[in-house]
Amino acid sequence: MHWQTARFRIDLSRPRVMGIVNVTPDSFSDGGAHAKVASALAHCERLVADGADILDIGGESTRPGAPPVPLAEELQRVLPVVRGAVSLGVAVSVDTSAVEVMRQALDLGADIVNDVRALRRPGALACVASHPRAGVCLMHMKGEPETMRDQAVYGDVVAEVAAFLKQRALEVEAEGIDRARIAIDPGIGFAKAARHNLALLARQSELASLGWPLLVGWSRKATLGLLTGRPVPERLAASLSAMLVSVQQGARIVRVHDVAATVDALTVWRAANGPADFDL
Ligand code: HH2
Repeated sequence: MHWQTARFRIDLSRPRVMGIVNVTPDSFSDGGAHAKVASALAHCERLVADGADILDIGGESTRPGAPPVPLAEELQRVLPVVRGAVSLGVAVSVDTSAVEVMRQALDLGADIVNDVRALRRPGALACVASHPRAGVCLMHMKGEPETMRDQAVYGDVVAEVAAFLKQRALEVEAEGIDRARIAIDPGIGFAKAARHNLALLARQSELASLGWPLLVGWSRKATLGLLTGRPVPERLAASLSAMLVSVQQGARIVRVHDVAATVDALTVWRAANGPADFDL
């Protein structure tokens, strides 16, 4: 299995690591530390050195209750970082729902559009479709970040998320985006209570078998805080544990803050799953 992106055809025969680069002053986990371009690019370089396969650059916080960011502000935050990141030798993803941000980032050489709204804003699907190869991650969410806490109501959450992702991926394919360009994501923490997130982890194989590579982000999320009683800076062990369970159940790309620790955990996982690759 591969993920076709603008410049890279990413081999998914082993799990791949998407490192998070938040260029937001109000991001829930790193509180604006990378708000300046220079420090964001230094962070990108660090993540690449740590083994990231993809850099995911985002300028709009999507934490529950976050207010929307004006377009001009998002462009100003994201584009200079994308411009620098495309020379680092790994795939660059832009975490946005704004069509103009997608368009300009792709023009600068970004490889992937990661949209928590699954290209549902007017013009988003056409924008990605008009690029010959750009990859796209389609994520499940109900409502908008400002209101999504009220939307965490499901019968069978896994069945509903699977149905949404399948339908959306087929719609996106019907607009001319080749299947090889698409990844799907259950959207851990987006319009979901802890029990929903945990059901999506326990039964994740139902999503992994839909036919598109599965991308999953558990890193530092609130459900891990509820489970362990730990604040955001102390959720590394919980994040790695959820990440490994997710990979064990078929996730092909993991979206994480702590790339070095994730790469180590995945190295151990791979050694257990294919010891012949390791000359020990
Ligand atoms: N989670 C966040 C943002 N973007 N994209 C995908 N595909 N999947 C996710 O699970 C996902 C995402 C939220 O996490 P984070 O980037 O750490 O925080 P913030 O929204 O404050 O930037």
